[in-house]
Amino acid sequence: MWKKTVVVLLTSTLLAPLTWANDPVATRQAEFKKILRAFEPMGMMIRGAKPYQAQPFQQQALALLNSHNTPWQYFPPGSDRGKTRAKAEIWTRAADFQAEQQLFSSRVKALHQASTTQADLATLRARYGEVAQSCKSCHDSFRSKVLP
Ligand code: ASC
Repeated sequence: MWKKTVVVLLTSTLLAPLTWANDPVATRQAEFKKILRAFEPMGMMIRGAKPYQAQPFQQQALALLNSHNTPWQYFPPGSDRGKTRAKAEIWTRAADFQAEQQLFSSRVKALHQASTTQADLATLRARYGEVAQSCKSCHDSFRSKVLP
């Protein structure tokens, strides 16, 4: 009896990643949410909606650094169908999509770097704005405004 339970538990644990791999749309959306959960609290401080605190800001910048590259592996060709705003341009202009990722990555690193070096708020605001500009630029080219 317990053997059967162990087999079932083990099998479902081992197969879980395969289930994720089979649903790249849901997986990348979850990854983008992680990025947003790091980015938005910094935005509150940048916009003055919350008082600026160096320690939490630095933690959020680190969370962004650790999460910012995870979505891209979940854009296999053909995954622009279903409940997704991913445009076909992601695959037809793959080099441009990759260039957006690289610029985004360098800006995320610069923001994190600034957060660790006691940069003043004006500097953090500038670095944050550059990351936000990358979000917007990529969305403008590669994400449609509405779900199909
Ligand atoms: C955000 C968010 C984006 C970007 C973009 C910047 O906070 O959710 O997609 O910033 O709006 O222009």
